[in-house]
Amino acid sequence: MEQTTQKSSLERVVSQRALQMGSSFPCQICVMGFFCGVCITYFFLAALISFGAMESKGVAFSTLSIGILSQNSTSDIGINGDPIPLVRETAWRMNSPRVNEQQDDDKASLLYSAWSVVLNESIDKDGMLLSRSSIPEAPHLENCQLVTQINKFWDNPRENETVPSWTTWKGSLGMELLHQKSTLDKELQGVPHTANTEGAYPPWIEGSDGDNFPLTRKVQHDLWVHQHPTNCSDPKVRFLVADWEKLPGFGIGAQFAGMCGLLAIAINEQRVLVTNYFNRADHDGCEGAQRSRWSCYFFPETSIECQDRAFELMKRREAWEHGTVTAKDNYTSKEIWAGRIPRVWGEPWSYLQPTTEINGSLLRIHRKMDRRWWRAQAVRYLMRFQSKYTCDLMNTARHSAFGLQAAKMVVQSLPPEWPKVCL
Ligand SMILES: *[C@@H]1O[C@H](CO)[C@@H](O)[C@H](O)[C@H]1NC(C)=O
Ligand SMILES: *[C@@H]1O[C@H](CO)[C@@H](O)[C@H](O)[C@H]1NC(C)=O
Ligand SMILES: *[C@@H]1O[C@H](CO)[C@@H](O)[C@H](O)[C@H]1NC(C)=O
Ligand SMILES: *[C@@H]1O[C@H](CO)[C@@H](O)[C@H](O)[C@H]1NC(C)=O
Ligand SMILES: *[C@@H]1O[C@H](CO)[C@@H](O)[C@H](O)[C@H]1NC(C)=O
Ligand SMILES: CC(=O)N[C@H]1CO[C@H](CO)[C@@H](O)[C@@H]1O
Repeated sequence: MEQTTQKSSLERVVSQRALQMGSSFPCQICVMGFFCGVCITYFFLAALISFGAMESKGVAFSTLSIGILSQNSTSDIGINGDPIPLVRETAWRMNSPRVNEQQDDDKASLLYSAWSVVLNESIDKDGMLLSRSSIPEAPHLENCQLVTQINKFWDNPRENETVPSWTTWKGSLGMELLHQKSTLDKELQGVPHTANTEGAYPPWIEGSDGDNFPLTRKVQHDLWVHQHPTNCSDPKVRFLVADWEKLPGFGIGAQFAGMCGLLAIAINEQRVLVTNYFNRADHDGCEGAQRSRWSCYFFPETSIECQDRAFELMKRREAWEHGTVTAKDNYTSKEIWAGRIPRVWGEPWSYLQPTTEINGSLLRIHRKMDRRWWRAQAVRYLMRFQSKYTCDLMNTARHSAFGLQAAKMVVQSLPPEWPKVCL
């Protein structure tokens, strides 16, 4: 309700503002900039209102804003090699005794439009006047294709190993492995690299032990191993299959808290946790097998083999009777929401740095420290790698929020004749 009124009053202001402005080029830029501001404001509003709303409306709106911009940038950027009005005008402006600031703003919006086109993979890139090489890297955008490829490599164990090829150090090695995988495979054939995996830390954890909650790297490593048994068909492997909470009153935070409790039960009962229906992924953005699944947004909590095996076991009566598979209904809500935190790693929460301040002093010890520590671990594990879909959503969101700002900064470091050099 509130959102709609805000939106329509914004729209009114925008159209009034647009009418007031003439059709001369600088004003078009102003209008664009203004639209952008509106998009940013709207996006943050949407993000504040709810995560769910952000996924559907916020992103749709920011996509729309890029659409508006690229509508005009199609003529700006030019098709068929015709001289493009925007660049011609920019060139003219550069020769005229105008203030540098205006030139930079023009260049920044050209760059912003070019990035918008690059971001939208479905637009035919041949139609772009600026050649790909003349468009500087966008510091706020990720190469989702490559990142997802690397993450896949990191999430799949090599043959006969329990853990993927995580190195004990972070560097460019991940990328090198990806590009020269076949040659490296040959080189590594004789090397007993299994020896390394015990001490190898999961690549999704940034920083050292001191930078993270106590034992984070060890716990994340162990969670991954627990959730990825080498042979899911082994009759000894047991499962806990659970839907995400879906009562309308449950926000995303409650859904996470519930799933963290279920992961704790799974660890304590030595079961592999398999998540099932996720209402927040029940929309067309999540295609095919990812529909209504956690894996629409993040890498799945377990391997595909284990998921398949668990769903197959659920159809068998004896699997239920023997307790090979359990579901959420097998546990009370007290067990799920306030159950025992796994103690397999001791009590690392007792080494937490105090962060809770009451009346000006930091509290060293308080109740529920264990739960806080565990939820951080569980959520970190579940969100270890973004799916390409999430990566794309984040790119779009960052572009509409910071794209123009980033363009202005990048333009400062370009040669003064840009973009003429690239024509
Ligand atoms: C890309 O452009 C097409 C055509 O203009 C549009 O339909 C689509 O929604 C855009 N996608 C994104 C992610 O901006
Ligand atoms: C994996 O183990 C099997 C049986 O132990 C062996 O035949 C195979 O060569 C091993 N593969 C690699 C890549 O070491
Ligand atoms: C996994 O375990 C099952 C049952 O013990 C066995 O039939 C199958 O061959 C095993 N698969 C592999 C790859 O070891
Ligand atoms: C889980 O619940 C099912 C039916 O709801 C029941 O058949 C099964 O025995 C229960 N399993 C355990 C381990 O309690
Ligand atoms: C905070 O400090 C004030 C003054 O020292 C005291 O009156 C108050 O009771 C304290 N509150 C708590 C929650 O400890
Ligand atoms: C959003 C925007 O700036 N749209 C403009 C695109 O260009 C046409 C004419 O070139 C203008 O009429 C629009 O206002």
